[in-house]
Amino acid sequence: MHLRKTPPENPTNTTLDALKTWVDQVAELTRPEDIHWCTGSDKEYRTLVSQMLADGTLKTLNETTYPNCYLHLSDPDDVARVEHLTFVCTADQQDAGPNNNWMPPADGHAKMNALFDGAMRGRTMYVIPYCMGPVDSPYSRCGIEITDSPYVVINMKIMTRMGEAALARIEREGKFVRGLHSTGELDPERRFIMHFPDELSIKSYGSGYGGNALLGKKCHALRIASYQARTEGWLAEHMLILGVESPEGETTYIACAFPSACGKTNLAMMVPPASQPGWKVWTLGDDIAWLHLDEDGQLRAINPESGYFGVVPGTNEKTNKNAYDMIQHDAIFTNVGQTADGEPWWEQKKTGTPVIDWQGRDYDPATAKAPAAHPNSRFTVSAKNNPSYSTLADAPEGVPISAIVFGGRRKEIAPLVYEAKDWKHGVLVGAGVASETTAAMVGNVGVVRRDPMAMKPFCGYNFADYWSHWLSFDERTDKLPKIFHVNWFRQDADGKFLWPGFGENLRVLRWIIDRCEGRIDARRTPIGYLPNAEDIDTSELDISDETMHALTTINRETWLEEIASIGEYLESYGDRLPADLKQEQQKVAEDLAKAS
Ligand code: SAT
Ligand code: MN
Repeated sequence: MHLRKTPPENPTNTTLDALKTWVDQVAELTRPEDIHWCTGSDKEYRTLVSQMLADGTLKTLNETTYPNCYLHLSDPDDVARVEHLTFVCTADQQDAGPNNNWMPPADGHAKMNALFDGAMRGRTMYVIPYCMGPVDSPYSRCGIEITDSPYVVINMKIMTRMGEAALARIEREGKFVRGLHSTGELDPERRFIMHFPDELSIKSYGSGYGGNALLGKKCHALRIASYQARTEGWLAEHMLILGVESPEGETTYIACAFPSACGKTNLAMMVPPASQPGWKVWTLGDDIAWLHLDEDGQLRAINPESGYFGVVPGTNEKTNKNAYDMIQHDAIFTNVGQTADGEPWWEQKKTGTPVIDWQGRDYDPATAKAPAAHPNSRFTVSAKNNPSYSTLADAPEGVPISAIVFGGRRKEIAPLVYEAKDWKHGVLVGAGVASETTAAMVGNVGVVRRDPMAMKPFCGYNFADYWSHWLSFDERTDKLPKIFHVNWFRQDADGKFLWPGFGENLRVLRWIIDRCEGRIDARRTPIGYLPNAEDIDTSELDISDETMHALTTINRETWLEEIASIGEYLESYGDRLPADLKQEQQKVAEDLAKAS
C-alpha cells in the first residue's frame, strides 16, 4: 500500500500557478506530514479503504451479503449539520441576510486560520480536485477540497466526479472553488463551517460529518453556487430531479424541493406500485439541482452530484426497493447498527436483529431505550448503483424541467397537492414553505419552521435578494415550468397519516403531469389550483372519500392565519423584500378574506 507522496516543500502536482500557490500556503499553515494529490482511481479508493480498515476508521461488513460495504462510526457528538456554527462571510452583513449567521470576512479568516494552524501535523493532507456536474457540461463547476480526512476522500470519490479529469478542467478554466477542511479534535466548541462567497472559498473545521465535511455538497453546490448563480443568471437549488415515463413512453422531468430528511431520496427513486402498470420513474438526482435557461428559454437541470448520501433508517423493500437494493454492495454506511453476522442494521429494515448500536456498544432490542442506528445515519453510494438511474444524469445539456414542486412536512394545513396560479405566485408558494425539523440538523426535531424553497440552511445570500432573483426569471422567458406544492405528511387527529406516501405518490405526480399537459381542470381557490378529488387516481387504495376530501380542500380560517404568518415572515426581510412578493401575499390574504 503506497500512496504517492510529495514532500511538503514541493507539494505541487499542477501547472496552474493559482492552485500551486494555494496548496503551498495551506501546507505552510497546517504542516502536514505528507501531501497526496487524489487521482480518483479505483486503486486509490481501495488503498485508502485498506488504510482505514487497518486504523479502525472503517469496519468491514458481511462480505457475502454486503460485498465491498464498509461501516464508519463517527464521534457521537458529530452526527449532523450544525446550522448554528455555519457562517456566510460577506463584507456587508445585509448581503448574507437574516437567514445566515454572519461574520466579516477578515474575522472569519482569522478565526479559521487560528484553528488550522498546525492542524495537520503528523497527518496526510489530501488535495481533491472535483467537478460538480458532468465534466463536459458548460453548466458544471469545479472545486478543490483540501482535507486531512481519508473518509472525506472516499466519500467525495462517490459523490462527485473526482480526480484527474476534474483537475484537467480546472487547469483549463483557471477558476475553482477552494475548500479547506480538517476534522480537528471534533470538539463542538472548536467547530465552524465558514463560507467566503466573494472569494469562492470555504473553510470547515472540527467535523467529519457529511454536509459539514464533504465540501462539494451543501457548502459548494448550494451555498457558494447559489451566490454565484445569482450573478450569472441561474439557480442552485435543494431539489431532486426525476423523470416520469408514461405507459406511452413519454417522459416528463420534475424537480422537487423538500427539506433534509423529508423523503427526497425516496421520491427520486420510487418504484411505481402494481396498480400503476406501465409507469416508470428515472432518477437524475436526489438532493441538488442546478437550473439554467437554455437558448430557447427552456429551464434545464443538471445534478451536480454523482452519488447519494441518504438517510438509512426507514429504508426497506417496501418503502424504497431501489435504495434497498443499491445499498447491498459497494456502499459506505455511517452510524448504523450491526447484526451478529456483521450486516448493517437500521430501524425498519425488517430483517435481522441488531446486537451492536451506532456507537459500537452492545445492543439488546428487548431492553434498548434508543434506536440501534442513529436517526440521521447515512449511506454513501454511487448513483450508478441505483436500478432507476437515468443515463441522462451524465448528459452535458441536462434535462428540460416541466414542473417545480415544493413541499414540507406538515401535520396540518397544507393539502396533498396544489398548483400555483403563475410563476410569481409560485415564488410566494416556495417562499412560504414550512416544515417540521428533522434529525438531519442538530437541534429539536418536529418543530415547525419556515424553510423557503427548502433552502433555509443552504442559501448563501439574503433570501430577499434570492426571491428577487427567482422573480426575475419571469421576464427572461415565457416557457417557465409550472410550480406546485405537495404535502405527503398530513395526519388525522390520532396522528395517523392520511396519505399512504412512498410509491403511491406517483398518483400525485400524474396529476401534476396532467396539469402541465393541460389535460385536466382544477378548482381555482385563493391559494392556487386544487385538484378535483376524482382527478387523483385512488384505484386499489384503501382511502375514503372523506379522507380525499380532507386532502384536497383547505380550511379558510387556518389559511388566513397561515398567510398572515407568511406575511410577517416576509416582513422580517425589511426593505430588501421584493414588492412583487409582498403584493402576491396580500392578494392571497385579500382573496381568502373575501371567500366564504
Ligand atoms: O447536510 S447533509 O448533506 O449531510 C444531509 C442533509 O441535511 O441533507
Ligand atoms: Mn439535502
